Amino acid sequence: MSRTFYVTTPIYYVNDVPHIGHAYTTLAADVLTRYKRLMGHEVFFLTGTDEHGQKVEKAANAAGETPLELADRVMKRFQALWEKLDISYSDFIRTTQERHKRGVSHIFSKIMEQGDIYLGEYEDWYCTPCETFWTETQVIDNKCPDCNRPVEKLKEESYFFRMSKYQEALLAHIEANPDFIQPKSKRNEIVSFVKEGLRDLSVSRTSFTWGIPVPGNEKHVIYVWFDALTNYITALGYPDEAGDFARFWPADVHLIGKDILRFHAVYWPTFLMAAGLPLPKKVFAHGWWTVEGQKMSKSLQNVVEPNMLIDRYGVDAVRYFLLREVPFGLDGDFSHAALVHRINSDLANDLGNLLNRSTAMINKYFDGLVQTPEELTETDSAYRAKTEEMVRQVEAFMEELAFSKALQAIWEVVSAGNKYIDETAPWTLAKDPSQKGRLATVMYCLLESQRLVYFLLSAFMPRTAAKGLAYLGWEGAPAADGLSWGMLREGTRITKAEPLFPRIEDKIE
Ligand code: ME8
Repeated sequence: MSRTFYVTTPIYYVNDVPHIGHAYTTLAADVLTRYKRLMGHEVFFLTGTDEHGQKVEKAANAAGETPLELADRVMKRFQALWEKLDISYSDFIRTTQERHKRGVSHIFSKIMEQGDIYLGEYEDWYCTPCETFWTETQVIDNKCPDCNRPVEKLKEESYFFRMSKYQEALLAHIEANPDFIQPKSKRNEIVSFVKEGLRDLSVSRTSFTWGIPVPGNEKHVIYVWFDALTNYITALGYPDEAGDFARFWPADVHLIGKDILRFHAVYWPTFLMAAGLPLPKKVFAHGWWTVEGQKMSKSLQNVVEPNMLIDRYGVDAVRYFLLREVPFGLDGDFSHAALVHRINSDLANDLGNLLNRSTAMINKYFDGLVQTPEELTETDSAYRAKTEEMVRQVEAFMEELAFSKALQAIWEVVSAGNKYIDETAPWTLAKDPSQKGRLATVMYCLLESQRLVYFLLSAFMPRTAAKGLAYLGWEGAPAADGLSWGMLREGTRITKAEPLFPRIEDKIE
């Protein structure tokens, strides 16, 4: 029986077009998904778009469209980018879909019926760009404490969620589940925030209409974050608690950016508690990308457009760079120079060269046919042991979502391969007919080690892995049962590889 795994990305607002930040979260979810699938899990990978709320309504008005026209147009751009980035999602949810609206109405009614949503009056501040409510004491000079943009005073009838009631239960949950909020520094921030005291949360609005109506009181629309967070269960068929919901809920991990941690680590768990549903196992907040040292913003015109990057450098180079350059959980800086450096040194030089050298030599010395190895020497065994250690390390690092460490572990074996060639000097062995068996063994070790490298790389760089494995004569998709040493068979035909990643020589502006 296969184990299930459920991973989600945020659902992205349709008032903005996709940029490198959105691509980052979605890519991380994809790599985790592909790795878990490789290891034999049945994975449900959810992404989608957040299409309701005042922000989207305003953007649509400004564009002279209806909100749904805007959403239809922009969600296609997200889907097109995910296709181009080789994102293997299982489902794409839109909050304007019937299945979602039905689930949101249901959970709202359920919480209302049991007394944790009540009608009151709201008089405080609202930040539309963040879709967030603030109190008098939280706003600073009429500005949002999160994004520093102007807030507006709201006084309206509103439904409130009794969030205060769940303060202690949430703290106890965080305490009892040290891995619930990651990374650790972020967990501490949330604990302090909750300890300061949770107020009841306004969960409806009357001043605009683009949203899901409050059941039984259509003057109100449901607060966009209440609506959006619920996507993680409506996509599984909730309120139907059989089927996918039973199979995949609670989520194994919600991947998000640090900007929206409070919604996922405070609001969402308390909504679920009130609805009597299990909480997600983990919420992981990654850091933010700046661009060439600056905050990415439309006004600075420095928004990095993933389509352009992929056209210029290739999809796998972009996938590699984003996850290798910055430890997941920390902030990072994007620069073209850093990307070109990674391509030239890690991909062209280390990875590509190793494959070229090895496949060229086996063609030269053995007509491209894998030979059965003799007994391994100490050097061979050390190389083999390092390769086997890589498989275990990657497993441990992926468990922690330490993508860059997993890639580092793989690259240690790539470097070891290049060093192994220098040490064993196959060209010298080839000159001595009595060393034929020894030469065959060296070739075997080189190719078998790389087979395992490409197996693991299939999660990160699916196209490169497929190419690498094709050169290595491996038929079929990589799978967990092929992750041990010694499966490359005698007689397998190895093709001389073309460079996987040509060096980039051009000067980058
Ligand atoms: O917040 N660096 O949607 P959103 C890294 N609809 N990641 C970044 C980034 C950057 N510079 N900029 C954005 C929303 N992101 C809500 C979510 S979920 C129920 C509702 C990524 O379109 C990061 O994952 O503003 C962040 O959390 C997300 O985009 C915000 O996307």
